[in-house]
Order: sequence, then structure tokens, then C-alpha cells
Amino acid sequence: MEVHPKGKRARILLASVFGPYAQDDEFGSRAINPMELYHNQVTRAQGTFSLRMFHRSWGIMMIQANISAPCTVLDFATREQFQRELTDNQYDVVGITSIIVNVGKVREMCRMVREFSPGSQIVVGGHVAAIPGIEGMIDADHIVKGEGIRWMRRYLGEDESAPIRHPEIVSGFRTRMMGIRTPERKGATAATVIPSVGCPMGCNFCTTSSFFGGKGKFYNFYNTGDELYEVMVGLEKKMKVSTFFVMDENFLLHKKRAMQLLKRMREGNKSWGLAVFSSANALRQYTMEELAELGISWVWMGLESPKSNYTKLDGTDTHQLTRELAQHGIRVQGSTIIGLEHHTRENIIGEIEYAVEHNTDFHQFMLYTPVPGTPLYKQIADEGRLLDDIDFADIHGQFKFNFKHAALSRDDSKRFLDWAFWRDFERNGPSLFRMCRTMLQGWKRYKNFPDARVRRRFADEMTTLSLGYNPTLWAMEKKFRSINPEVAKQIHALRKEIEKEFGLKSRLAAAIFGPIVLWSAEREEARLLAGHTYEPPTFVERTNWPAKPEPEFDVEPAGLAEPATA
Ligand code: B12
Ligand code: SF4
Repeated sequence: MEVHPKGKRARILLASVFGPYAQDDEFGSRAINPMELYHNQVTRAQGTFSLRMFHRSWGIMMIQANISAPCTVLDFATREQFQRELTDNQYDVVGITSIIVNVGKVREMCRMVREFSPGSQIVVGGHVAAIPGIEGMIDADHIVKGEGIRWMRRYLGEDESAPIRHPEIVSGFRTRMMGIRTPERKGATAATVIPSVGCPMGCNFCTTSSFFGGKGKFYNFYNTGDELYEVMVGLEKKMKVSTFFVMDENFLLHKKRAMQLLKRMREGNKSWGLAVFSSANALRQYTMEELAELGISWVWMGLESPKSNYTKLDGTDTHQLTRELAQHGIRVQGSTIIGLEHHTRENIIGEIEYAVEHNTDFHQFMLYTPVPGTPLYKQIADEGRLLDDIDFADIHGQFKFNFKHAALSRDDSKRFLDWAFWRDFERNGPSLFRMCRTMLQGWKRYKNFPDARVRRRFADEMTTLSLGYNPTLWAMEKKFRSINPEVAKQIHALRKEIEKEFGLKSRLAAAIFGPIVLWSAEREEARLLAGHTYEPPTFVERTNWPAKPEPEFDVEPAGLAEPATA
């Protein structure tokens, strides 16, 4: 591969695709596809109780932290801000990160670079690179498939095998629920840590697995538990955190690394909490106590139908497993696919009910979707079942099928998907309530556990539960009395249990702050009904930047101003 003539002196811009996102537009933004994890695909039917939160573009943050060239990360800009950044600076290289749905924005951004910064080389990376024939759709000089840090280091003539430096990443920001913004003081939100990319399980529909090599392949940034421990200690110190969002598609699968991390956590007396992604078969390699000692507090797990035959489930009774995890205080975010090949109009309601019965804390539903680059895409294309008139902007699993299903129509797919979200909410209530229930179960089981590290973690969670969440439970209960008395009864019972366990303080917190939360929830409800949406703020971050000092944030620091709305 050619090295850029300026090598590590080249000035680099790394940008995510432009916003606004939560509205329909000609470049591929869709109201149904906001830049929010939970509200996009998990709690979207939960109205004012939906968890609202944004996440930065971690791929380009990782690249920036690992090159020594002067570099700007421009995250969540508008088109105008992107244009201004191009004209105000002379960039030698403009890197654009994107996923497939946003290919229309990448096309426009490449066009803009040619117009406003004609001397720049354009490098496009991220999942968008998996589209077959992408070279003909956008005007870029390099299209990078797979891991990007090594690629960028090589391109700039840097040492590509140098150790990976981990940037400080606050996992989420502008968190909001029932109309209340959570405070954003240092250390209050988990740090994201990224040990690997890819997953060796190679499920046929999985884009992250196929993008980094597919079955049997993955790419480790940190091979050992020791390395990972050192990274986490560094983040703990700099960011004042004790909780981590571990961004690794199947963290627990790498047992040797996880157990080595546990050993170091014990030696270092660390009471860390870890939110992880894991397949059911990977989870089953550990005892529940090992998971608790490792600080696993939240697991994102696939709960595909038992008839789907995915190896990752491997005969696991997922109902039993999720119940057991809850008893150990581990919140589960289930993920279920709607529209699998065996689904029909006759059996799909039963399959959704089966998923909903897991009563997980959070539940994502996603359409079975052949995404370019995956084995499933190739198979469906070979069978002539791909619908070729679907805009890439609509292939995100939250709208309608992009292929011909044997038994379900495109409209069916949307109807059943929407019903699944609705049914989960109707039957199990707001996710925040379910999460509180699991936290309390964990506390009850572990409050007298021999390992003080583990006790400490649960005790910390209880401060949030008894003083922070109890008022929200009070407000929820009031709201649900008229909407769904059965769920209101369950919330009431949980609140009484919390108040029995934590006494006067938690009762007072509910009595004083509950009515304020209720008022806020109702105000938020009215806002949402009026069509209010949320957008992330813009970030501009410069490293190795020679010239005058620049402000960290171009628009406004996260947490200081009211959210931008559309
Ligand atoms: C965080 C996240 C988000 C955040 C967005 C963050 C953001 N600022 O864009 C939120 C929660 C908002 C989100 C939303 C959505 N997401 Co999302 N998301 C993720 C997640 C969980 C982590 C991404 C990440 O940081 N990974 C770790 C980093 C290190 O890896 P990376 O981003 O791939 O970057 C590496 C390489 O790709 C490459 N690279 C990346 N960019 C660049 C740029 C250059 C110049 C170069 C050289 C290289 C390069 O180098 C990096 C280091 O190796 C991934 C799953 C995953 N495990 O990756 C899904 C994922 C990216 N999301 C996906 C999807 C589909 C969506 C949604 C459509 C929701 C949905 N229905 O599923 C929406 C779209 C919202 C929108 N309007 O754009 C898919 C993408 C599929 C595809 N093939 O395009 C993924 C892969 C999940 C999945 N398995 O389906 N998402
Ligand atoms: S186990 Fe999960 S992350 Fe791994 S390939 Fe299957 S779906 Fe993807």
C-alpha cells in the first residue's frame, strides 16, 4: 500500500456522517433511525420511560489516539460545520466513518471534500466499506475494510504493530429518562473499553463478525487480561470511573483473558462493574459467582428462537439462564430476531411471546436482515430473494424486510416487529423498573458475600437505587395505575421492598422527589407527542495540533446546554 507522501506530518480529519439524524431527509436520515441506541432499537415503544442516550463514534476516536499525525475528530457535525472545517483548515487526508445505512451521506461528504478541499485524499472506513461495489458509489481514494488503526498507521508510515493506546471514552452522554437529564460529572458514567473487534462465532447474519474476518476470526487490541487490566486502571485513574462498558462483541468467550483480568482485579482490590456483550454459550463457561466477582452487572445477549439453531445458544435454556442472571443482580439486555426463515403468520406471535416471557430488563427486537458483507446476504442474493429497490438508508432492521420471506410480507415484518416492542412493554413494564428489580435481587444475594469487593459494588448500586431510582418508581407507579394496573402493582411491591430494605431515607426520597419526577415525565410525554426529537451535540477534538489552542468543543460541551432538538 502506498504511504502518504507527508507521512506522519499529514494533517488528518476524521469525521462521522453529518446530522441531523432523527428526521427524514434526502441524504438518508430517517426519523425511525435516530442516533440513539435505546430509543432506536430497545426501548422505542416505552414513550416517556424510554432510555435516551448518545454514544460517540469510537472507531475514529481509537484511530486518532493511535497516530502521531496532527488530527481532528469531528463528531456529529452538520453539513455546514463539516464544510467550515474543510475550508478553515488544510487537511491532507479526510477520513470518513460510516455504517451502511449512511452511505448517502458518505457520497455527499466525498463530493464536498472534492469541492472544498480538493487537495485532500479521501479515506472511507467502517461497515459502509462492506457494500459490494462501494467503489462505484462514492468518490473516495481509499476504502478500508476491517480494522482501521493498523491501516492508518501503515498509510502514515507509522509503526503498525505499536501497542494500542486507549482513548478516554465516556460511554454515553445526554442520558435522559422521564424528562430528567442525569448529571454528567466526572466519573458518573462508565468508561468504554474496547478489547477486541469481531467475533469468531460467525453467525450468518452478523455484520460485526463478518466485517472483521468472519467465523474463527477476530482482532484483539489487548490479548491478555494483564494488558486489559492496565488499560482499565489507567481509565479508572484519569476518568475517575469504577464502571466500564466493555465494547467487545463476545467478551466472555475469551475466558483465559477474562479470568486473568479477574485475578488482577482481586489482587488490586477492584470493585469494578462491567457491562458486556456475550453469547449464551460463552456465559455458561462461568459460574454465577465468577461472573459476580468479575463485576458483570449487565449482559447483552442474543435470545433467538430455540428453533433457529444458532451455535451461540447451543441448547441453553435461555429462560432459566436469564432468571438465574437476574437472581445474581445481572441485568440482561435480550436481543431477538423477528422474521427468521421458519417464522409464519401462524407461529410468530408464539415466538414473540416466548421472547417476551424472558422478562429481561431490556429487550431489543430486530428484523432478520441480510446485510451486505454477511454470509446471509450472499445466500439470499444467490437464492434471488434480495429486493433490489430498497434504499440502503432503509436497511437497518427497524423498518421492513429487504428480502423476500417465504411466509411474511414486508408489511407483516413491520407489523410484527412493532408488536413485539409493544408486547414486551405491555407485559413487563418500563425497563427502568425491571432494572431496579434485578439490582435489588443482586443486593439481597450478595450483601453478605465473603469478598468485600463484590459487596462494595452492590452497596454502591444501592445508593442509586434507594435514593435516585425510588422516586422514579413512585412516579411510574402513579402513571401505570390508570394505564396498566397489573404493572403498577408490581412496581408498588418493588418500591415497598426497597423501602423496607433501606428505610426512611428511601421513603423520604420517593415522597419528596417522586412528584417532581411525575411532573417531569408528563411534560416529556407531551413534548414527545408533539414530535420532539433529540440530536447529539457536535464535538471537535484536536490532537498533535501545532497551531493556536482550540476550544475542545466547537458547539457546546456535552452536559452544559439543553439538547438540540429537531
Ligand atoms: C456504538 C454503536 C452505535 C451508536 C452510534 C455511534 C456513532 N457515533 O455512530 C448508536 C447506538 C447510536 C448506533 C446506532 C445505530 N447502529 Co450501531 N453500533 C454501535 C456498535 C455497538 C459499536 C461501534 C463501535 O464503536 N465499535 C468499536 C469500534 C472500534 O469499531 P468500528 O466502529 O467498527 O471501527 C473500526 C473499523 O470499522 C475501522 N473504521 C471505522 N471507521 C473508520 C474510518 C476510517 C477512515 C478508517 C480508515 C477505518 C475505520 O477502524 C476501527 C478500528 O478498528 C456497533 C457494533 C460493534 N460491535 O461494532 C453497532 C453497529 C455499527 N451499528 C449498526 C447499526 C445497523 C446501527 C443502527 C442502524 C441501528 C440498528 N437498527 O441496528 C443505528 C444507526 C444510527 C444512525 N442514524 O446512523 C450495525 C452496522 C451494520 C452495518 N453493516 O452497517 C453494527 C455493526 C451493529 C450490528 N452488528 O448490526 N450504533
Ligand atoms: S455470537 Fe453474537 S457477535 Fe458473535 S457472530 Fe453471533 S451474533 Fe455476532
